[in-house]
Amino acid sequence: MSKIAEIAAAVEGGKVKLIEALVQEAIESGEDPSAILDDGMVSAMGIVGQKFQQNELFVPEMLVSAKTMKKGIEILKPHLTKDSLGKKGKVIIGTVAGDLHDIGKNLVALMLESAGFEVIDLGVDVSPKKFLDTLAENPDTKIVAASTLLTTTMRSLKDIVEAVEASEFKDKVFTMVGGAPVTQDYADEIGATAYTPDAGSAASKAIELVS
Ligand code: B1M
Repeated sequence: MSKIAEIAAAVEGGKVKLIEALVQEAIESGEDPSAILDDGMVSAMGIVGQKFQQNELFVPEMLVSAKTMKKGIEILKPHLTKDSLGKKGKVIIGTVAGDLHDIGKNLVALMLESAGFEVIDLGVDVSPKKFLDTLAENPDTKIVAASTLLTTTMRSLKDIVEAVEASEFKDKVFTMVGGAPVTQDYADEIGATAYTPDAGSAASKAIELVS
């Protein structure tokens, strides 16, 4: 089995104790960090999601897989980021109210940091008010970015975009939205500045917006 296949199997099987060593070994053997992330961990989480949908595994297993992936990302992090010191400006990011999923949001934050942004990460279950209060405390912010994984919480993206649009910062701040159920059509419908399907393209789009 290849190193990347071993990592995928560890994430899928929730092998928390094995993942750090496996990722370390893969890096040392010269595997591309982006391939370790995408072909090893992200795709394995996709399979976990499918199995959950088909009742082949349940929330506790999904949680252990998430924990495994998070540990793996910690080892990978220094190999994905470049030291560019937040020179492109500030981004406020969070997962919307009612939603506790944070792996994708954390990856977007990581890629934005890597692209040279200073990221203020508000975590999960973040209300529109919290986004706005943080914006008021950081009036030099360039982008407000919100993530959601649940169809039931997508509406919160609209609330955040509307809150920014109704604020004194509306002409200075871009809004970016994303997460598995979000689409370009939905982003257009709610008036977000930009939608991107993954973390890599979120970073490229953010650079494009502030350039
Ligand atoms: Co949840 N969960 N979960 N879950 N979970 C999903 C999302 C689900 C699709 C599974 C399924 O049914 N197939 C389903 C949602 C169905 C729906 O709404 N349509 C679901 C459900 C139902 C639930 C619960 C309701 C289950 C329950 O309790 N009965 C519950 C909700 C809790 C809550 O939030 N209130 C729940 C709980 C959990 C755990 C806590 C156990 C755990 C999360 C742990 C954590 O995040 N710390 C969990 C997990 C792990 C998943 C799956 C399996 C994996 C999510 C993940 O991390 N993917 C997921 C199934 C799936 O996605 N296939 C599922 C890997 C990650 C890298 O991808 O987050 O999509 P993703 O991020 C991508 C892109 O979406 C994009 O870039 C990222 C990487 O390139 N992106 C952005 C994300 N944010 C972006 C923002 C941007 C741009 C791009 O701009 C700002």
